[in-house]
Amino acid sequence: MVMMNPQESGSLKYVNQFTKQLGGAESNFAIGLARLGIKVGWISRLGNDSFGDYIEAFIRGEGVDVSRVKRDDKHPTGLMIKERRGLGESKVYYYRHNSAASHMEPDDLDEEYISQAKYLHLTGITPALSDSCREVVYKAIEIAHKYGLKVTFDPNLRLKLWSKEEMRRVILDICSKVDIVLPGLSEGKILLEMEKPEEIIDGFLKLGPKIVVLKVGEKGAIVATKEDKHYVPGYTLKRVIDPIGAGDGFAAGFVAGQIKGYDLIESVKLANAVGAFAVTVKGDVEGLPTWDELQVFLGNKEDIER
Ligand code: KDG
Repeated sequence: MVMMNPQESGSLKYVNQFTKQLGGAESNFAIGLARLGIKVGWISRLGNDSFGDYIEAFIRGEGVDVSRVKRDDKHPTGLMIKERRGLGESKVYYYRHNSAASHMEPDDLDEEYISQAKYLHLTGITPALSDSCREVVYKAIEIAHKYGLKVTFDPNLRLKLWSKEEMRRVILDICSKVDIVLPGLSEGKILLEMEKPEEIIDGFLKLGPKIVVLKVGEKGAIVATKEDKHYVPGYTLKRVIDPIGAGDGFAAGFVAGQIKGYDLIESVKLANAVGAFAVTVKGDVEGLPTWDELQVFLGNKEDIER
């Protein structure tokens, strides 16, 4: 989607200036991986309009393969507008009903293309967009299983897009079909109707995934398998500029670690660090680090500033 980011805080009633940026959990994730030096492709639909041109060029410019993105003549590129509140959380308003992406169909998936990947990453936003998008998600999982890809899934709950009941039913069903689930603590509470992190982790593991990474905000994350649970501390930042997009950065850091052969704990350390970078800049992806920047931050590499 195109994301309109207000220049000032406060009600949109009074805000007059916006910056055009990019939004969308899956494209954020793909850009995050590309910055970390991982080969990645993003599959979606964009309108055959100027916003579609902007998004396609932006994502391609970040080094993500967009060869499987379809341009749709009949439906526009989706749009979202952020509202920054002085007090409380930022809000988002979606103008994506009937968008090009909501018209994705299972036939948009190129099986041969997906079969070449090691990982398939999905979020709980796509199945909320339409019935055909939901079918796309299930078909992608089927293809991934057929070719031995690992499937990572970030529930990314968006109550503005569907009812709580339908959301819980579909998201929990998807969790039962994937290898790695990356929920936030508050998402776990909503999905499983449990309170304690340990219970929530066990609840997810019982559904079937081999690995659960439960994000606990700036406190970090708990990574768990049936055998083990480890808490990996995060980063407390003096100033958080824009928290939206942190979870996508986290997922990108984790998957990059796994692809580079890091163990689970080391992968979560990378994930926490990428998530921290993401919140330091206005916009979902502008703050995401390169591999070298990440290594400097983690103290593994020296940086010469002047
Ligand atoms: O994770 C960040 C996303 O929430 C944001 O970019 C927009 O994908 C988005 C959505 O549907 O909320």
